[in-house]
Amino acid sequence: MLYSMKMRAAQGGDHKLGGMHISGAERILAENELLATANAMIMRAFKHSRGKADFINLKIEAVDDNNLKYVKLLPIVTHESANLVAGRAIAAKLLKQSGVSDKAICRGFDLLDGLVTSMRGAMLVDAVSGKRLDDLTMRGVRVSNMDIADAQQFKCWLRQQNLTDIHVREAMVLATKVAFHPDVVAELCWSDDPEYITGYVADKKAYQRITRLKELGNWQGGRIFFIRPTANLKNLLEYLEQQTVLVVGGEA
Ligand code: WAQ
Ligand code: MG
Repeated sequence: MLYSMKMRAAQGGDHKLGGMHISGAERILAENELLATANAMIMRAFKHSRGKADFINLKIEAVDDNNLKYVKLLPIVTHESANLVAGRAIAAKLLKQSGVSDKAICRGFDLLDGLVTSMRGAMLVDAVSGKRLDDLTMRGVRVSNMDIADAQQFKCWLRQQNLTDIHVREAMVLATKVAFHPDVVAELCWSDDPEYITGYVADKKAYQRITRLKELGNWQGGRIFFIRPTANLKNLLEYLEQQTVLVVGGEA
């Protein structure tokens, strides 16, 4: 039996009552991992660079074993960029190679730079026209119900490449789940954590990190999923939000 554990933390009360988002996390775990992980998630909400949470919601529920999908981890590439401008040029080039139009790329950067407060989820943007397609405003599309299948092994594998930060682990799992869907062309992301300036472009072939996509100390961050103009939004949302995905790979 596997369990899903989800944490969301805010400052100024519950997100639903206007609290500012601090941190969120989720895992899929065996029973004997639940206590230690709950501990780690609570600490994380208290010690986050965005501030100390005063509201933490922790949810544990059993996962339906018959409804698991296994997806192969994307290969990882890191591009060094000297500054934000150089980093964004790399991101634009990678997005174009993935099949996103110049117009949609430009619109994507504008949408992320235009965020005044953090969204909890991602924006869905038409990869050709650049139009935002979800109508979820500041909530966005929250990708959920995914984890790495073998967390210990994945951690070791990343450590061998000097990637010890938890941002990398979580982002690779999310990006792998997202890119697997046939209607997703590519993803553009950078963190809303003020000290974390590495972002990435992911598509069906790779997870490509770019070391500087924003200025240090900036609280703006977010995610854009560029999708095919013909995408069936209902099916896509159902996959991103509900389908349980275990990511396999990341072996030494
Ligand atoms: N589903 C959809 N969007 C999400 C989710 C989710 N589960 N979690 C976060 N977001 C959106 C939301 O708008 C956040 O404001 C934004 O993404 C940034 O989230 O290889 O840490 O968790 O070095 O701050 C990328 C690079 C790190 C990692 C990204 O994002 C690396 C990161 P954060
Ligand atoms: Mg964050």
